[in-house]
Amino acid sequence: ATAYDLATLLKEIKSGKTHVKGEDLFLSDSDCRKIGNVLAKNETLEELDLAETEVGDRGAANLAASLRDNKTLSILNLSDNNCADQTTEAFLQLLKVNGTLTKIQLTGNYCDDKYVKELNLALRKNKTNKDLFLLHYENFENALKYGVKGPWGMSKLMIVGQGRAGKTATVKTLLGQAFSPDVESTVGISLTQTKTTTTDSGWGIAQEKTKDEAILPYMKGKKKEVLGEHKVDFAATVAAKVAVKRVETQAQKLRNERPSLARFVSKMPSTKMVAKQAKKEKKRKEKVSSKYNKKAKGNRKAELVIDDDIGDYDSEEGEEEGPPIMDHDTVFKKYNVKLITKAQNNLNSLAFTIWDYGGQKVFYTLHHLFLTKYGVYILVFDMREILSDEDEATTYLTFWLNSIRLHAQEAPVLLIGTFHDHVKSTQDLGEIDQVIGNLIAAFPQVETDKVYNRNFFPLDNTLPMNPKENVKNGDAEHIKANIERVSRNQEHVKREVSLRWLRCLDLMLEDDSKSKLSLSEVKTMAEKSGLTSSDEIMAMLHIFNELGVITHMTSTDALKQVITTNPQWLLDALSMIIRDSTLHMFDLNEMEKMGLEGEAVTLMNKGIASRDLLEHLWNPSEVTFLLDLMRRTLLLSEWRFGDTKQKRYMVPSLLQDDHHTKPKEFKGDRFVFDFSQSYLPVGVFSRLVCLCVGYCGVNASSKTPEPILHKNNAQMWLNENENSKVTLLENKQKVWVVVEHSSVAHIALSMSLAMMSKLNEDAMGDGLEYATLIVTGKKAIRFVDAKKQRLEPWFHTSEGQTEKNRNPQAKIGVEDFLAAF
Ligand SMILES: Nc1nc2c(ncn2[C@@H]2O[C@H](COP(=O)(O)OP(=O)(O)OP(=O)(O)O)[C@@H](O)[C@H]2O)c(=O)[nH]1
Ligand SMILES: [Mg+2]
Repeated sequence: ATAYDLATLLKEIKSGKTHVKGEDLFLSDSDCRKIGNVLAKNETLEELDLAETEVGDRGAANLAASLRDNKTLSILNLSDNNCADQTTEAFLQLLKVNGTLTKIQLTGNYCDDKYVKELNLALRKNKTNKDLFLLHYENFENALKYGVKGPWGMSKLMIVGQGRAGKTATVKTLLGQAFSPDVESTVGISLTQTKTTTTDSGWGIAQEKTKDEAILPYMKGKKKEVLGEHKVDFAATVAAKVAVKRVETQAQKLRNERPSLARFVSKMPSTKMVAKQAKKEKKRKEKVSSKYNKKAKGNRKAELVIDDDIGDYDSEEGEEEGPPIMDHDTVFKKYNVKLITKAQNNLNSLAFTIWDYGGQKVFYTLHHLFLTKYGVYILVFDMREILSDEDEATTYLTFWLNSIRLHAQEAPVLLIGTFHDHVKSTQDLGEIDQVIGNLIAAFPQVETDKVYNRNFFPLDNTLPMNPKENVKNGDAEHIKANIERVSRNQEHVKREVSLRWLRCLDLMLEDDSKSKLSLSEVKTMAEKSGLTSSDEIMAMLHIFNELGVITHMTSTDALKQVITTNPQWLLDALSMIIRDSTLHMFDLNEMEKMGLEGEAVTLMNKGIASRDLLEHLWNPSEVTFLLDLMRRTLLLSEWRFGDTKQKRYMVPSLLQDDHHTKPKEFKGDRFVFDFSQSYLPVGVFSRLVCLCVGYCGVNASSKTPEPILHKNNAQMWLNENENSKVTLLENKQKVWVVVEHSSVAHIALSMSLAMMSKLNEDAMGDGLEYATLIVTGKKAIRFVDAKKQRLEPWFHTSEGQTEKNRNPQAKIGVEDFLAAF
């Protein structure tokens, strides 16, 4: 981009461009300061051309100062300006801390040659560092120190949809595994780690046995190969990848340029020719780059490395050999051969963590914990269901699309229609396509099939496959190609990750015996990896959580303290409690032996778990943590009613539906949280019940009636008084709150409002959209208007009355309850 005035120049730099050139500009010192301010924060610009812009000494010194923290700018052209010694001095100072600049052009200025030469030497050192760090394993620590980045190349596939829609079968098909007609229904969420490359035959599971798989962070328990003193780990693999890539690009260029010299790849080619070739190469690559952006970037970087023309005054330095660019063999020797081969095979590899969600409704309340914005969502449906019961099928699909949108608005979604073996006719497929088309109109994040011009991807999971004989499932291959296409375009896959982060990740995953770490343990590991800034550590954890390699919840301070390094462990623990007992039974014989049969039945039927039962289902040493996690994610609350000899807990998502009482049978004053303009996500009502029951429990005495709870309605008492009953109801995208006696209207209102906003914040990422309406007679009026009017009985008219006056028995108020949460 070329800019002809300062404002445009600043805009161009800020816009994320990599190369910016200022032309016909007159840059005063203060202009340079403005440019400096922008550069200091910039993370994209790699080359800035300010030749012939009248930059003076002070301006250049300003620019130099601004580059102290800049990690991207590699070439700065200040040719034909008014710089003198202050400039060279400023840049010499800068180069003590800046490891990124490799070229500063100062031809046509007033600088002393002596200093320019010194400057070039310093620049060369930068280049040397960048070049060599990876080629010497002992310099691995240096790579960490210089904050070098490598390709992340990992993504997350989230497989969601109705129970028995064929999700697990789809995962198996994508992995090239044979179809089996009786797959077990998935409990909770099951994680699989895969590896895939665009070049080889397809996706495979990263298994413990296959030694040559890329080493993936999930592969806990896997024996790590030892290389010298360092373990082969994720960071080292990525480092090797970067090294291989560089060497390969360089070798390729040399081969292109001078076929006869191919054997002498370690010799430097002439700068000019390389530059010319590089330009050509770059042009070609840029054509393909929309698809393989990362690759093109790699080449461009290599071009900088190869260009030995670091300054305009170094012509006589030609004799002094720069750092030799190592050929393939040398790299091989420096690294362990295995590691290099591995890195080579995986240059373009894309690894997925597949999250196969159990389709049973009961698991839905867990979803918000794990539906994160990075990754690709695969929404699986049984095509036969669209044909047999369109309304129901589309309701389910809409539910899922809404959930994904709430939690991962940017993530691409692919719809896969299973049972292609049953639904074959063009007419049926066309009909389904139309239904899906109408459905996804409101969800731009859905990726359609551009090749077959369809809104979804049909899949026959039963097709026999044999990778050895190259018998493939055509549907599946097409789907995989599309998943790869959308993944590779995702920012987080393309993004290069600091080796320090990867190093830290390795350390975090090193101890297989642990499933979780404390924040302070992670901080120590981060320090060992060269990370000191607390902000950066939190950012790293956030991204790793989003990427699904660890779990780190941050909605409350207590949750922040724990990092789950083995998410499957957490998922399994949670689904020990939250499960559909009709489908996924507890082993009641086992329970009987332990004398826990009755308690297991109470959990399944009433959603109430005793501490003893939890200690049996979970590892006793994990009970405290898991209880705390469930409490803070509003999946469970303490049950302080009735017999209080043993600690008990209520899990509202396990409650049974009430088929007997119709919503209108609950009589009294009412108000409503109306979600009908958006939608009411699963888990909102149960969490509201969780919080309200928890609050009533705190104020309960032995005389307080026990709450009567169902999945769709909950009756609870604020205190010992029979009249203090509050009923919560879920019905058709609305949550109703009903009080039989108006004396508790005020407290019921303030309790529900506070709890709703708490759960929105803690569990729903503040994404809920609803209207609060108060019903008077046959009309509903907006909360704000009711408040203005001090509408009885919801608002007090006289100033002096407080919550406590009205409810003398209430020991603590809503605010106190939440503050202690
Ligand atoms: N004929 C045929 N059967 C399929 C196909 N896909 C899945 N099935 C069968 O449908 C049943 C359900 O498949 P699963 O993969 O277990 O379904 P799921 O969505 O993982 O189910 P949950 O884990 O309970 O949510 C199994 O018996 C599969 O063998 C298909 O394309 N054709
Ligand atoms: Mg399944």
